[in-house]
Amino acid sequence: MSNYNNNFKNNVYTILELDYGKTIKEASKIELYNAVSKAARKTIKQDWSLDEKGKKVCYLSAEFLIGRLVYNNLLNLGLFNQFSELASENGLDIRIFEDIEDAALGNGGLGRLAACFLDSAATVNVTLNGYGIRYRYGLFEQYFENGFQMETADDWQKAGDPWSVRKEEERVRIDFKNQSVYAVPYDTPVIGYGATKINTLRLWQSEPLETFNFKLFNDQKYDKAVKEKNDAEAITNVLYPNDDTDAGKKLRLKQQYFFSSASLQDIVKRYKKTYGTDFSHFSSQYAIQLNDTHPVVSIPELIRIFIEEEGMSFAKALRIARETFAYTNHTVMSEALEKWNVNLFKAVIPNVYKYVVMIQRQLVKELTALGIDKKEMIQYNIIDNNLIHMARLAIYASHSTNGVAKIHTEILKNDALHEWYEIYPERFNNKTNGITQRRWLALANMELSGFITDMIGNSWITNLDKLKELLKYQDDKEVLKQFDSIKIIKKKQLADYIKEKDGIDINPEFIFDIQVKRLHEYKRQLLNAFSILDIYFGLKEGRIKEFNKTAFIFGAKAAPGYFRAKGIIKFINEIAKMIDNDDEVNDKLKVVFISNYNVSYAEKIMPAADVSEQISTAGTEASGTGNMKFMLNGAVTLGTFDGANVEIVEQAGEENNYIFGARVEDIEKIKETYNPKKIYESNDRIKRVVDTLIDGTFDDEGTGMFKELYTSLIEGASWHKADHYYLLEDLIPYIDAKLRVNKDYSNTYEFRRKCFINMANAGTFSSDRTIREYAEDIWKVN
Ligand code: DL6
Repeated sequence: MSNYNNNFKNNVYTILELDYGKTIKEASKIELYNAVSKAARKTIKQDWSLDEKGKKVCYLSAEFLIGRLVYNNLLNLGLFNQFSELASENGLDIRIFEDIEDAALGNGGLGRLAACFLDSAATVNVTLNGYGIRYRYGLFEQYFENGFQMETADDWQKAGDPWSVRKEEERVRIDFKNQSVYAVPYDTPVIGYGATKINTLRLWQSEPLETFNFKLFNDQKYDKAVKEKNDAEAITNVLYPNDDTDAGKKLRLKQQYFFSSASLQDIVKRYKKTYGTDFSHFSSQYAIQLNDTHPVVSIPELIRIFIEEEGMSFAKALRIARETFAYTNHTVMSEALEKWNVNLFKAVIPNVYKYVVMIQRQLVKELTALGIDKKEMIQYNIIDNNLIHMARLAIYASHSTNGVAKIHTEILKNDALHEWYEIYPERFNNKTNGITQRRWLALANMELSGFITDMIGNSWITNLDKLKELLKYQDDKEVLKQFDSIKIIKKKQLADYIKEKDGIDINPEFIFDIQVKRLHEYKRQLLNAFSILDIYFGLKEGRIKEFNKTAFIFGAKAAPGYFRAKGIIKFINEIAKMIDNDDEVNDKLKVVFISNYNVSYAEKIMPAADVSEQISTAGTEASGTGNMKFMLNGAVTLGTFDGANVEIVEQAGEENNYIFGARVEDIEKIKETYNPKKIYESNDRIKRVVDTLIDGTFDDEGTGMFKELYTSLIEGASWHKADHYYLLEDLIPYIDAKLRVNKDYSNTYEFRRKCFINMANAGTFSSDRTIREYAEDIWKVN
């Protein structure tokens, strides 16, 4: 750390004066935010760059859900105390920047994982640079109108972007079939805890070769004069919300090629600075991790660059590519395993298609040598039926394919990608996801982190396994009492925040039972809604006699084109309204759907939960990372045997969590004969809650959303069978488990003990551990 560090406060004053001509008292929030960020940036060693010695990992990802940087960077730079002093000396709240900045350059888990990896790699001293897209607008902002989701653009740069530096001179040219643009990099320092290592997040922005066509302007062709600019900017204008609509597919492929090609050109250029055209060291200098299939077009692109620009043979180019690339799979959902229509691909990047064909030919040769016949080969073909299968391309032309939780990797090996596992077993490995404890505990829950540090010291900040030392206090009533009082503080803070953001009152004495994640049928928010309805009817009928007051809190964005997901949001909002208006139950039951769930909201929510809802159909959620954030902040998991839930209970004990429902092997057994209609007709409680979708209990304002949900469960649709996520199968066991949690909550001491044991066993879910495993097994870096 440089000696600028000591002058941090003075630098804030100086920057305010120089940039805005203001004192701190006169400065606006945004001006202060810019000054604090710049003063903090000034403390970073001046020479951070992408040219470090030794092996460098390039993490290619279409999404980096980094959230707010300022507090995280102050913490990692060791400036948080100075900032707190500055705030208190000037009568400011340290939370002053909370509503300013929250870059949502990602959809959910995949993008947030990439952001946690950046923090961890810099902290555990791995040279890892992120490469992605500088979207002008991030994931849409959500609000509700009459319970319906509405969307507006996320203008994340409105307060400036003081953490990034534009590197004009490092721009590269990207050529599509009918368009050429510049990719201009913006570099953001990624500061490891203690600032011993600074990595880079390089995000590319698309810009025209010529900003303004003066000739066309003079000819009074005004629209045409700015057309090139608009067309170029369109490439990085918006982040795609992950849905499976066809709209914009071409633009999405353009985005993928744009950032892949820009990153590879950059990497090759840097390599050549040291080694010239001797590419024999390439794979010992660079490891490239492909975050899902979005950057997989990088493989034929690197081969293209090697052959066309460096004169390499195809065999050598493919060998180096294979040694360099590794692929992470984040889903078994077939709609998310990307396949590109050949004609579309050729219309956008014909020069790259050529190399896909060459890779396909090589695949056929290799498979033939392995004794695989034509018929069997179909399942491996990268180009098949006029489609390019990106996951197949990734597995074939890389040296590693990893899943993101043990159960997920097993499903890849035994089912989803079984044929590949059979021929290349050594390429498959597991890397269970993780989260950074700096953001998700040290910053999000200062009360709990102070309490932990008082007991075991602060080494957990860089070694989360240390939390196990807390286990010796698991029966200490005094410790558990303090732990409980911290939870109450966090619940009050969340209640205040929800009041401020959404105008909804929640009593912090209620149990906080929370489900926050993207809205998707497989995540089964609808199952949660049905269970609440059954509890509601049970309370009214007197079937449920003892019940601890509970607030069921939801947060989720539905992809704008995902009609069914939007129907589920409206349905839950209708339930919330009905319960609020029912004086018989509204003193013990509350449903809240917070709007615009994002990283900043999550930072308030995770510490405040008593119960973490992780209820996806077994075998569908690759890992989940929200489950880990809740656990680390001391909540019990109410969940299925799915994703990382399996490992959570392995660590913290099934007796300290609430696991219910069909397991993967159970679903395998029932799937052929599954008959949800029969379940519905034979169980009055199930029938009653499902019927609320069609019996007029709720109003979807003529949209047909509720009827459509009903049909999807009971009748099915042309493209899927009825209730394909097994809600009705799991509903009763789920409600039973929920009521067990509710009953157990009566014994505060026992309940908090479970929460405490969860927290103390969360060490393995640090992304520091995950990064070390990638570094050792896949990237081969120390
Ligand atoms: O690995 C990060 C995250 C997992 O925790 C989630 O379980 C998984 O659903 C998510 N996958 C995706 C894949 N989407 N696409 N494409 O977001 O990854």
